[in-house]
Amino acid sequence: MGPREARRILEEKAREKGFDLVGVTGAEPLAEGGERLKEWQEAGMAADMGYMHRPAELLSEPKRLQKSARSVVSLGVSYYPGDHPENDGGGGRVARYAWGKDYHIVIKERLRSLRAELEEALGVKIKARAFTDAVPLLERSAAQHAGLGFFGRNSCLINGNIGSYFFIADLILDLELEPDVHGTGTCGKCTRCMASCPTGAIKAPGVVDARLCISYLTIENKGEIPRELRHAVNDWAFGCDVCQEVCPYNKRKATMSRWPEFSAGTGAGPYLEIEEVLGIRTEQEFEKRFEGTPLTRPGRAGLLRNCCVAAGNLRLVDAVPTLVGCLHEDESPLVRGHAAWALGEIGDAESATALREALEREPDEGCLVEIEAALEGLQGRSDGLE
Ligand code: B12
Ligand code: SF4
Ligand code: SF4
Repeated sequence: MGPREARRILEEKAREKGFDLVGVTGAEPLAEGGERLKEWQEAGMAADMGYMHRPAELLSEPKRLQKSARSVVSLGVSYYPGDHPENDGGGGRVARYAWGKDYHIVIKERLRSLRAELEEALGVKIKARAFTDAVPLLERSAAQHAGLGFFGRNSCLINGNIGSYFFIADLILDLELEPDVHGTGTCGKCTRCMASCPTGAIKAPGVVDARLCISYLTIENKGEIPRELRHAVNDWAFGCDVCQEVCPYNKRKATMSRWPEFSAGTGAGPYLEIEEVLGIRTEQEFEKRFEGTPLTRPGRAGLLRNCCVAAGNLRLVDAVPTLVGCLHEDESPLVRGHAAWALGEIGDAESATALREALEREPDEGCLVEIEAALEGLQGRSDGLE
């Protein structure tokens, strides 16, 4: 069977499996993507994501992942679960891609069975690497080469028919398949994402500085959310969708995911109950609560840190007792420090008392700085009222 017929069968099988987009490219290096990655790394924009500091050649050459590679299959699956309802209940906002089950697990299962079905249909043994958002390959670049879409100014890959709310999944195969033409499209004169990014993280068209991106700050970041960025984080507790929400391609084209695993009812949904999350004290409790969803990624302390920031920004007076619990009892200095910040933002009498008490007994220097800054802020505000 020739590469063209094999490509046709791949498309048929992938669509049966529910993938919305299917494309193929050769296993040659992703030269332009590699160059852009190098510049991004050199500018420090990879922050402290260890896996993004690997040499650009490793991330841009499929053959480094599988020596016998002949084709890279790029698949797209819409995760769009709808839009956030109004945040009337004061919840911690979750980015759409994370409302349901953990996509790594869900997609990988389907990739495995797609590969098995392909072997059966083509009657050959196929050596394959199957992954999504896990192995260090420039997945957006490979997908653009495979015709899935074009790079938007927000750096997301946009497809003219379904927008950008889709995951990219890959199969690197030792099988020759007819390649697709590279994806094309344009943002035209639009710059909405660049103007709307709350932290100014989109430094140039297609270039996102992870150090400023709310998605990085609330998911990959292991340390504190810099004080000067906390207000801009607003109510986002996990990820950020702003630069996709404003995109006209999504406004017009986003189509609901056909995979039930990505719907709100199967996982964390659009909002976290902030007080509930702030009450989680042990790793076991955390794992049990979020197991099987993407929300385990930042770890317990990271997610509580995010919920503290959201609570402070939302001025959640009802959350004060739980925040006081975090400040006085949590074992993680990261959580205690951000709880102090949130109490300083809310600033009622109970918050002020709890902060003064904590000042007497807090052992961690970083937390003491947070508590002092929160108390100074409160003092400044009450002076202003006099
Ligand atoms: C590190 C990472 C992040 C980091 C850094 C993001 C970034 N923009 O670099 C952080 C944590 C911030 C992040 C956030 C998000 N991520 Co992310 N992330 C990745 C990861 C692991 C690597 C991305 C990367 O290589 N960055 C380095 C830069 C240099 O590369 P790049 O952004 O892909 O940019 C390319 C273009 O510039 C391109 N390029 C080449 N030629 C040209 C020409 C022109 C004109 C232009 C403009 C660009 C261009 O070359 C670059 C290299 O490929 C990929 C998975 C993977 N292995 O690829 C997922 C991935 C990019 N993330 C994904 C998602 C869903 C998100 C979020 C939407 C999640 C959320 N809601 O919070 C946000 C979106 C933020 C944004 N605007 O990018 C999806 C994107 C799917 C899509 N349709 O684009 C991916 C592909 C995961 C997946 N398998 O589905 N992410
Ligand atoms: S995900 Fe949010 S913070 Fe990151 S670039 Fe987009 S709008 Fe900016
Ligand atoms: S918002 Fe506008 S500039 Fe940004 S990615 Fe979408 S079309 Fe391009």
